[in-house]
Amino acid sequence: MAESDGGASLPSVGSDAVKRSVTYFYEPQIGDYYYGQGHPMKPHRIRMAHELIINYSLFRRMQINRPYPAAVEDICRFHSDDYVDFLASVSPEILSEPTHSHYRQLKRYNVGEDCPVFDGLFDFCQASAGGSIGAAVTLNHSLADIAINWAGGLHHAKKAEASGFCYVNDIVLGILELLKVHRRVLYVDIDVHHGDGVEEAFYTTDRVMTVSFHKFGNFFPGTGHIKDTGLGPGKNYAINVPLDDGMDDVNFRDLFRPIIRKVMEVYQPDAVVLQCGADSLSGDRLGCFNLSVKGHADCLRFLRSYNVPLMLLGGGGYTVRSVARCWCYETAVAVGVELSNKLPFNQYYEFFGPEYTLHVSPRSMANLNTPQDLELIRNLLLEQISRLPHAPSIPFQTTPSTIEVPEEEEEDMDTRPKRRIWSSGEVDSDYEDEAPSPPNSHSTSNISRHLADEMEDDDSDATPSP
Ligand code: YEM
Ligand code: CA
Ligand code: ZN
Repeated sequence: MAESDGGASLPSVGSDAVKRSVTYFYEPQIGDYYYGQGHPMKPHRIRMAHELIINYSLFRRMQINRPYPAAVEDICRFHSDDYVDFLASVSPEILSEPTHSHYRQLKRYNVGEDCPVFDGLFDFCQASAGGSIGAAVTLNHSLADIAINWAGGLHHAKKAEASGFCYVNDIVLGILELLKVHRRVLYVDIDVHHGDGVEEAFYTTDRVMTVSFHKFGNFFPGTGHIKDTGLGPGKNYAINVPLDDGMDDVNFRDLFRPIIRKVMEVYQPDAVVLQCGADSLSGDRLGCFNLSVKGHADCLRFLRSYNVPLMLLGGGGYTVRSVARCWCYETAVAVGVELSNKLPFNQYYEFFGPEYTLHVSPRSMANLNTPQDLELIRNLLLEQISRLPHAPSIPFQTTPSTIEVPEEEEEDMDTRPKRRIWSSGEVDSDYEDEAPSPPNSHSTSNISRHLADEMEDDDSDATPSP
């Protein structure tokens, strides 16, 4: 029977019915950040997902936290000091009269069209990274089984360079935090793009295994060949699943499940991070796969069934109504409830027409992945995984001290002052030797601007006229 939450959600049946405690990180200002006119990345999609999550009453089934902004020192655990200084100091005003030195810096840090300087850029990075670090801290303290940060998953950011709409790699920062407590972390990336920033950061270590499913061939960022498998102690701990246009639910599941099953059996991770980039969904503005929300969420269902501490992050996703549907549904899968297909009324209801349902059918689209290609990919990768030693033993010294989780009083989400809690700025000395060393004023909320932008940018994502 449905609990008294308006009938919107029903407890799940079957193996998914096993409950998991879930913590969810959400920054109320996240939807106000704006990359600029016509830019495909719209942080507003995270607020739309949140609206659905709240109106489906999922807030009753999980702990909701506002992330503390990641401090400069936290971000510098992966990124170079000079790059972080630049991100923290640059602004559209400063660039309104650019000097020769500004031009040099923009070029050096790859800041420009894909990765523009917008109002509140560093605050946005701090909120995104703060959510993922907070999620890791929560899992490290066993305060939840699953920790969610839909504002995270920005997998293209490099140590000293922005890339692919990403500036700070919250995933690398979250994994570094998890490694304080967990011997082995598995990173799985189902965004349509290659998870290049995360792969590169952990390419030479066996403490993090990275697995990315992505479109490969004439597609950003161009990396992620099946033969790229890691280096040195990290050899075979990077897995790349290169795919072609039109990947559908059945084909995706028939690759995902056997590969991840084998990884779980052989690698036996102590924690898992799933990057849930929603640009692998059918009809994405930049993507070219043909997954339904249920097909996408099957990856989460499968990983959740292992009951290993799990971090769920966002990522790409450029058709905002699909992103909101997907991350709302995946939040429900995380907590273990089924949602009614009829969308509850919410602030952005008109975005979801003409269906006004949670699930919509994928488009009719040719699948260019042949059964022969898929079988070859599956066999090559299963072979790669079999070459790994079972559960590589990592010398584990005394438990390193973890960041303290402060006791909190209830506070007003909108008036709470910003403060950082989790880093003293020092890497724990016991831990430092073990940690893999990686190579090498908000804009005001303006819904009408977002709506106008939606209509202008993409007909297929347009808001209907009243
Ligand atoms: O392909 C590239 C880079 C830019 N080229 C020199 C190679 N970037 C990708 C990054 C995808 C990250 C998920 C890219 N950019 N794909 C689409 C875009 C894109 C960027 C825009 C920036 C400002 C775009 O595609 C429609 N429209 C944009 C509009 C405004
Ligand atoms: Ca991917
Ligand atoms: Zn992507």
